[in-house]
Amino acid sequence: MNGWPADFAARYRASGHWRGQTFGALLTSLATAYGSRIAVVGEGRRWTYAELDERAHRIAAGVLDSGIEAGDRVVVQLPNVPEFLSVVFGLWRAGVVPVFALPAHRESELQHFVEHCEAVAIITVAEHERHDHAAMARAIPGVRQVFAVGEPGFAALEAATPRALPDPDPSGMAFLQLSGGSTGLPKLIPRTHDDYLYSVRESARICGLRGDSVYLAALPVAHNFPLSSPGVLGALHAGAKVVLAPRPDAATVFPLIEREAVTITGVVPPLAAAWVQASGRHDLSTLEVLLVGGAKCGRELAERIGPALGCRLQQVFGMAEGLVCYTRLDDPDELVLSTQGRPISSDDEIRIVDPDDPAATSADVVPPGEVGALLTRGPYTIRGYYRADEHNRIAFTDDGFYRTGDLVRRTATGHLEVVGRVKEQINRGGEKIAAEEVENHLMAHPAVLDAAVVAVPDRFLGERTCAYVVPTDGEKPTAAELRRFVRERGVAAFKVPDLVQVVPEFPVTGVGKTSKRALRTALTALAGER
Ligand code: OOB
Repeated sequence: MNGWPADFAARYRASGHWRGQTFGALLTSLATAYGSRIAVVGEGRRWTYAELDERAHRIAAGVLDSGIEAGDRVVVQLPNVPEFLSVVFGLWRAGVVPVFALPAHRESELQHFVEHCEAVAIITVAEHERHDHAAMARAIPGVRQVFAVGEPGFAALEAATPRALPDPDPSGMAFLQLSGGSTGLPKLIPRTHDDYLYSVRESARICGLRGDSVYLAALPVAHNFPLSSPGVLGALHAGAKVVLAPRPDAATVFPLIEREAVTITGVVPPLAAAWVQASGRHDLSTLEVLLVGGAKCGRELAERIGPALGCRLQQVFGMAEGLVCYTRLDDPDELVLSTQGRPISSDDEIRIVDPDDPAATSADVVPPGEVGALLTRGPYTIRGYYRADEHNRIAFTDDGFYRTGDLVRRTATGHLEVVGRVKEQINRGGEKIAAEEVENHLMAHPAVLDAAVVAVPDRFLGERTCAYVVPTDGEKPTAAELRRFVRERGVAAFKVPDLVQVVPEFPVTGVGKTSKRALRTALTALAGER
């Protein structure tokens, strides 16, 4: 069972997009084909395909032995360590549904994920970047078990005796991915084996992955971009080698590229800019392709990538909800520099509609070449968020198109240029922040009457967050105090407002709503005065 109507599902099967293969079965066939090849390198360890396969079999058995059942949800919060792969493939084999948290998430987010999908366990690391993840996971109410890499409980999972298990339904929910969110807390995105494997397979092909490719995951691997665009899964699909970088900075990554002869990797624009700055000290001559996406890669940066890093730029515009667009490796330079690519599939349906009408349907398309709000539907784009009926009525059209919230223009070649956004989200160098989520945290402060969070243009990150706050009658809270307050509520550090402005009142629109547009204008004026 999944959210696609039967006629669409039948069509996607008939065209060979959905092949009825699970990720567990994929790993089995990879281990048969490439058993002795290196599958993954990370944390000083190198596992072959056969070894990864065996570890995943053990973890599948261990998880079931611990009392977790097929169909249960388990939050996975792992950094870039090889165990990410053995755990996720193990859960897939057991029919257990991983929920992909990012290492940056803290109590507030974890608790929300656990509550929302009634997760029974958390699989994490003992410690990462000086944060005690195991203790944090154990403090989340409702979680029956916590397994932390580096602790005996996890070692027991890895020591279980493998056994034959029934293959889960390929059209059923394989995992829950997180949305960047634009209203309140992050939504959960149900992806199936069928639909996700299709996007992985096509991404590997479009990005030119081969058996002798070496893919480096620089970004946190649980995110959709390094996971599947083409990501570690695309690399494994091609029988290539995956290298996991513990951190994405040039000082960490460049020596790894040199040592492991990395051919392809993917980054967000601010990282690409930092890598361009740092180039010259290492031999990066093996690097063939650098994917840049997650946020808009400006023309100026796009032009510097090839010359500085000696590789081909491939732009990628994707979303955890589904649709992924790539510039193609044989596209003319002009398209690669100026667009964010075209969809993976000829069955990806694109509608560009009236941007001023939030309820615009898939019929309200703007003339060709004009800017509009992007709607999409297709063989790997979800038809609804997990357990979110009310929100789904707004986020999807009646005929099943997802309202991406992005403003785009389409070229005659079918490539999309992302020019802005209509959703209330801040894109902080690829990290997505729902304004409302941060506003709610601020409003929990006793001295805050109202809060409005907006994006401020930033030279390095593209955007940063500014929180405007109207205080109650009592004492005026300071910016530092409010930032500390948000951090102490246990949210990911990237969501703590970069700037806080305490103001007597908010500008309002004609109907009396807080005018975020006016706040943004005021901020830009403020920046101009400095
Ligand atoms: C990727 O996925 P998410 O779910 O973190 O964020 C999706 C949103 C898009 O709706 C868009 O607003 C923005 O991120 N975005 C871009 C972009 N790529 C993503 N905006 C402008 N230019 C781009 N190239 O971010 C994601 C998922 C798979 C592959 C790559 C990125």
